[in-house]
Amino acid sequence: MEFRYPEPERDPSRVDDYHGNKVPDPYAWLEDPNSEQTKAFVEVQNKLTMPFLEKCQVRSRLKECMTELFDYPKYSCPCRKGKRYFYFHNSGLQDQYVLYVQDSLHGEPRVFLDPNQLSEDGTVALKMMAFSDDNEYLAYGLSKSGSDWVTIKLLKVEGPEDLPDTLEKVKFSCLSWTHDGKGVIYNRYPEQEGCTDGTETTSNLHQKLYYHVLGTDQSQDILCAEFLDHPKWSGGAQVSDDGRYVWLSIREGCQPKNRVWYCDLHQLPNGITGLLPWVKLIDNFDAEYSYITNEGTVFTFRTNLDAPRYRVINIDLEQPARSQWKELIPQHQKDVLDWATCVNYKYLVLNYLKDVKDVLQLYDLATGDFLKDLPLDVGSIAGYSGRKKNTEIFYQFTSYLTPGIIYHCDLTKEILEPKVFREVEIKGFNFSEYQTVQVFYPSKDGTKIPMFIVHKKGIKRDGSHPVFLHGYGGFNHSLTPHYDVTNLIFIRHLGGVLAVANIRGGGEYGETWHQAGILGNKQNGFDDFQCAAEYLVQEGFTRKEKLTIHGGSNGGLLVGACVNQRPELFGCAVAEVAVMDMLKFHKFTIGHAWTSDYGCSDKKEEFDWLFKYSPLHNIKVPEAGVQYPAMLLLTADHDDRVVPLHSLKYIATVQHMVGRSPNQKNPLLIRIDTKSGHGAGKPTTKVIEEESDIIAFIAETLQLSWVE
Ligand code: X97
Repeated sequence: MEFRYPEPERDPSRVDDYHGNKVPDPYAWLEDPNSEQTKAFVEVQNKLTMPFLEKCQVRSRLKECMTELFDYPKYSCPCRKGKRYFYFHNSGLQDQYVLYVQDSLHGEPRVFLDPNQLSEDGTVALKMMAFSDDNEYLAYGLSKSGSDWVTIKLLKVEGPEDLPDTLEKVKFSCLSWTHDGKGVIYNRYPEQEGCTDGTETTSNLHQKLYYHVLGTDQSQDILCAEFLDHPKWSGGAQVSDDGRYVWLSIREGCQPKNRVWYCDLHQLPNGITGLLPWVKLIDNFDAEYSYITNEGTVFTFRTNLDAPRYRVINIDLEQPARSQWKELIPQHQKDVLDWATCVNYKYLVLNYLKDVKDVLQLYDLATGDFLKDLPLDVGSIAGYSGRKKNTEIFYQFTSYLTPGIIYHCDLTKEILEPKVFREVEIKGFNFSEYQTVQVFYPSKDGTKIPMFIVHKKGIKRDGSHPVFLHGYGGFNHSLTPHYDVTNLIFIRHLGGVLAVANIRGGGEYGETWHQAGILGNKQNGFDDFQCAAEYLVQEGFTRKEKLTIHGGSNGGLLVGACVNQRPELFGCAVAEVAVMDMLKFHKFTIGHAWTSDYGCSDKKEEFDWLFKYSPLHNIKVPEAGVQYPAMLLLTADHDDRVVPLHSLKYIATVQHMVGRSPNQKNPLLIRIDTKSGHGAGKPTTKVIEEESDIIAFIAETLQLSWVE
């Protein structure tokens, strides 16, 4: 099939000068989401893409199968709050998880809060929540249509009874009650011009910290912290476990580093009435410190200070000098301390990442001594509950072939023995026919990169299988094994192989691994991904024409960059909510926060890094005999994390430059959803439609046939 792509206006007058380099930006007009021209562009692109997707042979079968396999009951870990337990449950195909309450662990569950009732189409999602210390009140945040904007509401738990309190302009916020139950601390942004519904591209700057007193109007909220000289700073606060201190963690962007300030509430006889008198305990961005708990003035933090794989330290507020800080649990030789929390007053639960697999352990809070392993199969911890005042923990295990097992461990018992609390069963899927292996393949510079490969047992290594290769590679984020219906369908019904490459830039081996794939080293992650593809071909899993690369967000950037660099290496490429314009990303919404991973085109040296790989700026017609892989981009009108203009400008450019070349037979398409955002809180209905479309596109363009 040959495509005739739309030919939208190119504005030759739009040229930017970066340190003497003139860079044309002919589709800059697509940066205005409200212009008639942009709306028309979106419509014409969808009119090209949707009929193509609808005509894909396997689409309806896929959607049917996906609906069937999605339809299993899903549960979160129960969480004890005073005398009650709360947990999330989705009966199968509900758009949003429902919050249930029980009076005892095996008592009758009642619906407590059902976001499905808050919109016709399931596009209102519960994004955050916090119970007051006595569990009488709940503060919770809702978002609409996938936007990062949140509205905080309050309710009385008994009943439950809605309260009139409503807090707007909230985004990337903390949510913490003072222990007197009088109010919550949260973050909000100043009023801005134009709309605030997630369709705008306005930069998010000057976030502030406020205290809202229960029963008052938001206009009365008390300003607790602001950073007038530092518009990009974001300060999230947390009330300490004992209720005495407010902890302020100040971050600039996404780097794993923060300042730590605190306020002793005992010093405020009248409570919070204005800007808090902050004590600047750590007033630089040298390292990251996350509060675990405190015993009096001795505070326990997880930190990467002099420890790229993290360790646990104690800081006594009465002896705050750095030389007085004490190490409680040293850095592990190889494994990364992913998170740590205190439970039953005396224990620390530590989660380590060991070659991309989770390990869960119990330690003694007072001495730092190792106490016990909480054994896990090969996979990840997908959920955990158990705080300082709880005497029990719950944790949920998942992996590529295990939807979820929730374990319960009573910490008051003499012998600590986790028991299976709940195990999800999937009817009609025989997991024993499939297997997961982990390989360590060499990258371009010889670095060994871990990769999970999931497929049917006993497949031939004859290069015949379609491979779905997924990656992310940024922001210290690790891709650990998890259950995914779409992947399983690709494996079972399209004879496919799933490969997940844990490329550099992620957090798989701590801050060193992260640093090795960001800023001036960003190309390492791209090389790692391309080498994964080559490995899968060499090892006989697939051949280039049957290989799909896939990534979302920063992983969409990865896909975009790899397609430009090695168009012949892939048959298909799917980039969801991708960052494509590396010269301008910092100008829109929260984009400025990513300069910690990417750098910024305002600086000459960093412009040079970015200009070399920016997907939008490195599109070229490949040499004779080579074409771009079939490409599907996905974005949505309420994505205010990575604004749609990245994907819109990219598709306009690739269609103009590559799509008109007679060599280019593979389609270059974009799917733009409405009432959808970056991904969090997406209703099940939309997830199924979108994933069916993605797999249908792959099957159609790689000519895969359905196997029952
Ligand atoms: C973000 O863009 C999240 C934006 C909001 N945000 C910060 N700092 C974070 C945060 O600017 O949530 C933070 C997030 C991840 C790691 C470290 C800090 C923060 C601020 C205050 C308190 C706690 C956290 N993210 C990236 C994203 O969505 C990656 C993950 C979060 N991207 C889209 C990156 C490129 C494409």
